[in-house]
Amino acid sequence: MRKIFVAVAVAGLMAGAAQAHQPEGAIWLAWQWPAGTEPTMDGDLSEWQIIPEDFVIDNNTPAPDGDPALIVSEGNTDQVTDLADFSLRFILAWSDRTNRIYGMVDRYDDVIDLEIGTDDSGCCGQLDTMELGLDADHSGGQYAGFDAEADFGGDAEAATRANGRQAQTFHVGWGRQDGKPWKWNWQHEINWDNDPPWSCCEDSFIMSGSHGTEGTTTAEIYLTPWDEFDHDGPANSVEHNLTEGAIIGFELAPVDMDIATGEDKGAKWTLRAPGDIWNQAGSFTDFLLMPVDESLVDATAVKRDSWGRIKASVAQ
Ligand SMILES: [Ca+2]
Ligand SMILES: [Ca+2]
Ligand SMILES: [Ca+2]
Repeated sequence: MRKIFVAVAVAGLMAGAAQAHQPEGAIWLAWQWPAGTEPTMDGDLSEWQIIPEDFVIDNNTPAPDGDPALIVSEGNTDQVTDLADFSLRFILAWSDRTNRIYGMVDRYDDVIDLEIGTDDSGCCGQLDTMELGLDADHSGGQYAGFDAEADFGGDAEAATRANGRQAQTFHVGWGRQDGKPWKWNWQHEINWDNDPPWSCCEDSFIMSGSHGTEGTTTAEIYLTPWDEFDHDGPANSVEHNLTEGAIIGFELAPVDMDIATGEDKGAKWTLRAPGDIWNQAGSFTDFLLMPVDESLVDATAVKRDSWGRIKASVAQ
């Protein structure tokens, strides 16, 4: 219930915000890793077990109106939560030391779909991915799909380079077999930030199953927050400095395709995102960058130490 408490507590601060982030009135919590306890990016989620349930978003996490926040926004929009079809546990986290946003994904799917189908009936990229978005300075506003004439006085190159500059969105597809990068920045195809130290990683997942079978995918990701993402590379880009107590905009949109054919359009689940989330950062979800939970610092360290020793003993 701490999620709802936080939403109420911070609502007064948000009154002046120009944009209504989704779900309206909800502010979720981003766990802060104590310096030096950031997770090993390998798909083994043991580091995340220390994090309280308040931080977990799953299929039944309620929005302020009491109904599940995670709904199908594109594709089979009449579809309701069915944990035998698709279930998700997700945690957002951050580190002041590394200045990175972290995510934990624990996903069950009755049909793992890693390939683009032969028909075009599916929505949302036509295979199992997650669309994520990051608006680190919480500015909201348009971040893609500009009109060269109306927005940039006819400068087509400026309009193109503005895609993903002040906020970013992309599809993450661990194990995908369609030839796209694991982190596909679909709005501009600029992928210089797909590897450490900017993002991680192509192999930071464990999948029990394969294309066409049921299975579980556990994965870990980190991302760099940008105030200015420049298509030419990091030298021209401006990193955002993550600050405790700040609110960031984040999009969580897992896609579940089940080797769709014909009428099955698949499902793009979002946290109540409206249709403009592809280019409007104001439709992202609010996450509060929490302070370190001092009551768990020792437990975090002990758990890490014990896991380290267990792994070491297994390796001997
Ligand atoms: Ca790990
Ligand atoms: Ca499914
Ligand atoms: Ca699927």
